[in-house]
Amino acid sequence: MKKAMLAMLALALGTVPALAQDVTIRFGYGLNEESTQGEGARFLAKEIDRLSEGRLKMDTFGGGTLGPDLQMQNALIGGAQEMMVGSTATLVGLIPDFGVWDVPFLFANEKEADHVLDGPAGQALLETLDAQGLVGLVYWENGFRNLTNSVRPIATAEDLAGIKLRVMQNPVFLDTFAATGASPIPLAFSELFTALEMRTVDGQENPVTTIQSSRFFEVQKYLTITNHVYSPWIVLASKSWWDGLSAADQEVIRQAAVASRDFEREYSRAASSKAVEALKAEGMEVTVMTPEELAKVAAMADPVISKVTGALSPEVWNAVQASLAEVRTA
Ligand code: TK8
Repeated sequence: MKKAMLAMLALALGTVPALAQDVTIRFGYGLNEESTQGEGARFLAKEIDRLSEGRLKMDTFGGGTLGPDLQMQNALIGGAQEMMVGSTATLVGLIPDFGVWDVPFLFANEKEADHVLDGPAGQALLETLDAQGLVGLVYWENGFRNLTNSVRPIATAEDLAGIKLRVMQNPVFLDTFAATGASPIPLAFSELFTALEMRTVDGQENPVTTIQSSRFFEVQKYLTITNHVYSPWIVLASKSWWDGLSAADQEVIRQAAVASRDFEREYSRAASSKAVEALKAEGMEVTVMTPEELAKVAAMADPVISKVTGALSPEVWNAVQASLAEVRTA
């Protein structure tokens, strides 16, 4: 009754009062709705609804409909969009230290990734986003990246030579693949399927879950399991929007984000374990790169790795190393 009167008053005055019920969050992501990102996004929306008892409403927009990662990051900074999930790799333009997650072969398995990302090293990096107009909430799993192409099976380090390979808009990826003799081409994810289809590029690298959900098997014949780097995703909020929320609402979103992180990682791992067989069934030819060949790739990338790690803030690199040492001896 009271609300109805308020609404009528607002109408009469030509203003709309900022009732708590009015908070709608636009949450964007780049992969399609069938992806692990889509699953995570729907989970997060439900959790926010549940924990806020309907006060906060989150609408999810998949398939890059709100723009590719870089564009959404800027929309968040400018306050034109509230939340997103995307790669940490495209944050390096804002905060070079985020490049630490792009160092090839940094994590050997998911356990190491979880430990470092959720521990002090990963959390300290999230906090550096504040000064750039973003709030870093949690890391989701994108996953260990593998290689696909339409030219030939890639089994050895030498096989990479001359392959036009789409990479993320990130200097570490660009330099690493250039060092292997491939021809890396940076491109937004939203343009990737068409680029592969039109053969503007020969190949790309992404986790098997993404290769499956994005239907790259329709335009790529060869899959090589390399696990050359673990990519996290990061759930972000617009700082200018966030600062206007009540402490209670911020807490709801934080809690929901943590729950979504655990859900999404579990979902992603289950999906990942089935993806290679599914991709074979779709007609992809799968090659597993041997540890010897991977060591050769790592050796080719070594000068890049040294350059990248040398350019990081020492406290960031040391914190990551300390956290890795912890989990490796645990
Ligand atoms: C989706 C991207 C994607 C990433 C890429 O927006 O660009 O290759 O792996 O997950 O963030």
